[in-house]
Amino acid sequence: MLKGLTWIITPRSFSKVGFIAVAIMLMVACSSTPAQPTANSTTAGSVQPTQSDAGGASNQATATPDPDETAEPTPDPKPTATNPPGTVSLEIGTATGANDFKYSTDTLQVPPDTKKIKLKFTNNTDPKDEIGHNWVLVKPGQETSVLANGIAAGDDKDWLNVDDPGIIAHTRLIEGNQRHTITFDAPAAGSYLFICTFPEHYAGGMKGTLTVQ
Ligand SMILES: [Cu+2]
Repeated sequence: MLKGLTWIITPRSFSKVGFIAVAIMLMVACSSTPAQPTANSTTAGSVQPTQSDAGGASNQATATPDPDETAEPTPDPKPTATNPPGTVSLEIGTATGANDFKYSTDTLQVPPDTKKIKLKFTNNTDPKDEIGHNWVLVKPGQETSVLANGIAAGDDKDWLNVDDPGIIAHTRLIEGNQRHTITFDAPAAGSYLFICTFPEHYAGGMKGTLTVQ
């Protein structure tokens, strides 16, 4: 590189001024030429990887929800094996009778260090009966307002106002033989009521308690 420059420039440097100019150019070239490759190599070698790292990081950030989404359909084969640490799997169903407004259990429990709860909810009624049920976990003392807001939301909203601040977590309203798995942040230690917000079901006894302790 420098030999090439000297070879090209030397024939032109007959005057002192020209020589000084060439010397300055060489100094500039010597001082800047090593810097430029470094700068180029940093732009080519380090800035771009940084950008791709950033892209990779954002890809990872956007890819992070995907395992959660794909983890929802997968729990059926191996629920506990695919659970990340701190996630506890629960299952609850409904009674089978069309007029039997009960869950398959009225007590659910998770340990206090639970971070996330993955709950599989199954409507065990006969699809021909067209009985919809949901599973709604409510904040302490909020069941009355959540139920009232669900009634106000009406049939079009599946009898639930999903924006109700009294709701901790909820499944969809599902028909017989359907299931819906949800994953949500475990609430603080304590006892929480879960209810079905379909009209009259809670009054008929469709409720239970999730305990974190
Ligand atoms: Cu119900």
